[in-house]
Amino acid sequence: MLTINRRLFLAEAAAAMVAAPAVARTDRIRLPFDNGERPLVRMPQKRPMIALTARPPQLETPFDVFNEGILTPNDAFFVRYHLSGLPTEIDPASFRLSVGGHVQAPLSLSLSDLKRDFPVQEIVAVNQCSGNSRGFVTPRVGGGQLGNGAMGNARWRGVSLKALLDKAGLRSGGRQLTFNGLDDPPMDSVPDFIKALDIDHARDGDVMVAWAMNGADLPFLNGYPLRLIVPGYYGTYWVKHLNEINVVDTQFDGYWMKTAYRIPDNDCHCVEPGQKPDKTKPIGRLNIRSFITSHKDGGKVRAGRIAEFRGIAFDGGSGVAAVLISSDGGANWQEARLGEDLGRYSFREWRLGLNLPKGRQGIHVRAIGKDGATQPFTPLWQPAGYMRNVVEAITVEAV
Ligand SMILES: Nc1nc2c(c(=O)[nH]1)N[C@H]1C(S)=C(S)[C@@H](COP(=O)(O)O)O[C@H]1N2
Ligand SMILES: [Mo]
Repeated sequence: MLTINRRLFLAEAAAAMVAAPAVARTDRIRLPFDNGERPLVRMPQKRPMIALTARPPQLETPFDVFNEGILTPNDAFFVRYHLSGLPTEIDPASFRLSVGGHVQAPLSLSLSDLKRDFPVQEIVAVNQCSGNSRGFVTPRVGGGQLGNGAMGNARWRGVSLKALLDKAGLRSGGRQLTFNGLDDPPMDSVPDFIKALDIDHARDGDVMVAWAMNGADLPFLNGYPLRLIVPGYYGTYWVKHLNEINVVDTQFDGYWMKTAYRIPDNDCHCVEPGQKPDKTKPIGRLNIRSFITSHKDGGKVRAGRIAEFRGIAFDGGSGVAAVLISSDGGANWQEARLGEDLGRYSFREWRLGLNLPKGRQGIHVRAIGKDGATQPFTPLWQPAGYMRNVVEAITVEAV
């Protein structure tokens, strides 16, 4: 009974996604950069989300959501796809995940095998698109002009990839693992979306194959029934609808590793605006970021009494050591109080009460990682517009 409902639901969801999404003309939002007007759309299992493209669905989380709590609700979690050939029906009973290639014993696992035969683990981790915040980049760069909503933090439940690889048994000479999902290119000229990780990374115990987020099955658009979780790494590696893992004995050179998702191979991962890097490498860990979520740019507070500010901070897995706030445009800094620690890959909440004098005040937020890394005051630039992590600021008016 459950299975039938589930299948019907998924078929319906898929059908709805192939059709044009419902857009109420009046529901629009303006992201604060040129051509930032976006429709708010409703897609299956999602509340109204900021639409970047309809086919494939690309949805951004309205920024207010990040003030609701440090776990991003499933129905507000952003969605990013490259290929318009989404799976149209996934039957959880016949679905199989294969683990093959350079292994001793290839595996073909059903969802119940996965849930029964391996230790279940949970990790709270941020999934952030490499191009999050690209719309703010100047000079402008090509690619999805995203605001700050192509990120989210969830508690992922599944099994470690290490456990699967231990069961399959690696043959000597393996170098990388490749990950493929059920979505397909709309035509042969578009390369299938396949990502790769080095074997040591894949076996670190934190990389997971997950079936649930925040206590519920993955929403269809976030990768039902299984996705890869690569804590600390950009979302591009978090392959959705994951059904095929292969161990290869070469450096995988598919389009999405060799050509796309590459960053300048230098310390800042940046170049002079308008320049091209001489050397690139695949994008890797998230850099450190922080945001104010409690107040909007241009918002008002009462002067001469304490207003509580709060927000979030995160990095690529060293953990947030401190969050500093300036209420005088960056001259002086105060340390915020950090909230509950849900692990080194999670959003960390910060709070600070500020007593602001009358007038317009610039509030800056800057995080420092346990590894000593911090955010730059001047944005770093690179041709793909990845990894934006400039110190964020808002202006509030104290009245
Ligand atoms: N199968 C599949 N997995 C994918 C992608 C994709 O296009 N196809 N896009 C990746 C990228 S670039 C990002 S940022 C994340 C986004 O995850 P989400 O859609 O669950 O937010 O999914 C990744 N996994
Ligand atoms: Mo992405």
